[in-house]
Amino acid sequence: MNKEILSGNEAFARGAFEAAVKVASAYPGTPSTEILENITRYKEIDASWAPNEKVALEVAIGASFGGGRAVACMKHVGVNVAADPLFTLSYTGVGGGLVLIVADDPEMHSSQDEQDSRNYARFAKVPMLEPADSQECLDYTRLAFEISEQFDTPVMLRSCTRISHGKSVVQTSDPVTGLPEPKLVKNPAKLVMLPGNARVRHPIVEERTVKLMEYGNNSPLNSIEIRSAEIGVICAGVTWQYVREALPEASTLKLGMVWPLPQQLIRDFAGKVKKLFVVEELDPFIEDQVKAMGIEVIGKEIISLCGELSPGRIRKAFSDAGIITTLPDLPASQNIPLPPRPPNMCPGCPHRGVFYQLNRLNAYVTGDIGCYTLGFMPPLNAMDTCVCMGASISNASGIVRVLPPAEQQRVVAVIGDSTFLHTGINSLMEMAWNQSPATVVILDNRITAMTGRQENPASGYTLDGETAPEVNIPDLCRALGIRHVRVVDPYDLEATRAALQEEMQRPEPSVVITNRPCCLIKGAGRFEKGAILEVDQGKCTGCKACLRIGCPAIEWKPDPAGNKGKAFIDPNLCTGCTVCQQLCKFNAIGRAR
Ligand SMILES: Cc1ncc(C[n+]2csc(CCOP(=O)(O)OP(=O)(O)O)c2C)c(N)n1
Repeated sequence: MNKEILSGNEAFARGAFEAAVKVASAYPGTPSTEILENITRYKEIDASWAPNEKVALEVAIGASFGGGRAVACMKHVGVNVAADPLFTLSYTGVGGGLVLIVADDPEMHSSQDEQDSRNYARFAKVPMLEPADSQECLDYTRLAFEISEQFDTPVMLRSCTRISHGKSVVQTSDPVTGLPEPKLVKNPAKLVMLPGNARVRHPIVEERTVKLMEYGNNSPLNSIEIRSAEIGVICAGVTWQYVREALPEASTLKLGMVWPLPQQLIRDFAGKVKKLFVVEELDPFIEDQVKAMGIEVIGKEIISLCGELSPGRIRKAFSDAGIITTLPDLPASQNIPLPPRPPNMCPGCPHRGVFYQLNRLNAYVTGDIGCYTLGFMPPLNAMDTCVCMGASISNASGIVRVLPPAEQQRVVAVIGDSTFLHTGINSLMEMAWNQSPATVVILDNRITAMTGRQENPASGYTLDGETAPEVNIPDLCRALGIRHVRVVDPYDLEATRAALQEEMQRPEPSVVITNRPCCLIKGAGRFEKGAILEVDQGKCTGCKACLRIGCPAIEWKPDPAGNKGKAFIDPNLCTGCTVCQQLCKFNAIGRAR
């Protein structure tokens, strides 16, 4: 027993340890990434990255079928990728307990959409718990495994950015003991989901939901707290925290289990308050069901469907609707506007030169998700689409089919190494198979940079830093049927331009792979800083050519006398990549003396 200050993600990891989890698998994605990273603290757990979320869940399912407790972690969009096994897992049930932790990102701090994962729990017919602080992250993780085994079901745990990244005090405990040892048990009628067996399982799943609802009616997970009888608010997770702060007098029904909903408890609560509200982020998930129960309730009439909530936003919604009259002062921290800080590629990022050249070649770039999505930003302005991980290549393959040959040549798909291995491989297989005449650029910076530099199957290391076999990306592309595969140095602007131009003109699919590591990964064979560069102020003509790559290390200094300004390189930021040097026609950029 110990008290610690933990983030939600650290507490999930601790919960997995205390629940005696045997196997943990995940694919990184903000805000879920640190769950698996923190699980590596506990050597009792076999923890590893998977190439994508579907594989992560399937690894956990295998461990569970073998009788071990298992956890899979992902961000909300990861559940889209893992949905196929999830839905059938609901039918098979589990061996050892299985928990899927999903972290949503309302407000899209770091995501391409803000889907509400509670819909997946209902859709896949699996229970979902939603913790409201780090202590509950730990406690609910432990409890989720018990529910999983008691009801023979996977259990989803829903987090969000604030719960995952916020910190609070947590009481830790010793791990559970006495769980059955994993072993192989044959039970094909339950685990082989062909139609005849699945038909038997479906009614079992429906009965399970009824039993889980009953469990929820009587579980301390869901609790009524009566304060003033004027206003009653149903809420869950982080929203409960906001409601307590925004409407301190309101009575609350705090739901720790958001699917299935405890209908009897909801009716009891509705009978105790004069006006009933649901305050929830994103979809009217609870509200619609309460309305379907024939209970009068106000929800999205006053609370936005979009973005995050906060105590201030809730208070404003209630006061705009005339439900509360006085607006207590907001904490000062909520009133300070922060200076804008647009995202940018790092100084020395190997992606920069590729986008510079794609722009100059007037390419139409079907993009993908990673640091390189920033190629969309000015001054590079070289990304035209970005849908989801892996979509760049298949989007390119589709777009060329509707274009005349001259336009087809402009189409270039751009994808990172981790994203290529996540879901790009299938798309390249399609492109090669159907001979779509587009060019694919794989930006191999040897790491999953965007989410904080996680290893991937081509990086040569595992989650715990052990060396591992590396996927050979050029060979893989050839094996998929691409005949023209070439590797270029993205710091060499002319070579990059020549390679892109040549491949774009080719009337068949081809792949260009860049070979410089992310400038934030250190270690043998990884990023090495070059000589720091400086601008010779005497030679600089103020032409601004070097600014066209948007490197944060290059500043523009206006001339105080009103003449043309000059470029200046911040020696603390420069990594010596030389891309700006290659752009300077006046030889004004050279090694710092
Ligand atoms: C389905 C899904 N899972 C996870 C993520 C989070 N995510 C965004 S980009 C990315 C990978 C980026 O790595 P890479 O393709 O190597 O590009 P880099 O950032 O290194 O340039 C991940 C994991 C996501 N957006 N969608």
